[in-house]
Amino acid sequence: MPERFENDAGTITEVKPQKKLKRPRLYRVLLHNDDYTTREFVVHVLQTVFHLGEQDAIRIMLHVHHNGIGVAGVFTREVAETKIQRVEHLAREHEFPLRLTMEPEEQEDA
Ligand code: TYC
Repeated sequence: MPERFENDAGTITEVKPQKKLKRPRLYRVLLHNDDYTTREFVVHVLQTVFHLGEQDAIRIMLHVHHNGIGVAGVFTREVAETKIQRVEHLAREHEFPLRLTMEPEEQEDA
């Protein structure tokens, strides 16, 4: 609802309410295991596209290798989509079937 102000001359000014600044929804980028993509390639992707250090990249790669799935990172929708596209492109170039998906994080209210 607009707020209305009236000055002494009777002029009415309506002020649009500020839109609540909502935090953007965040998405987990999930890395899926397969039998053909090399461990080195997965670590390379995690370091170059997801900017992880070598130790974290190895840890996440091994987690996915052993559990079938793991989180490569959490991003806004556009950033998550772009990273997935970059990895898909790189994987295709190397003829690896590496697969990534994304899912929304549950939104905290307030
Ligand atoms: N399982 C693969 C192998 O043994 C390694 C791998 C890890 C592949 C993680 C994909 O997301 C992945 N070479």
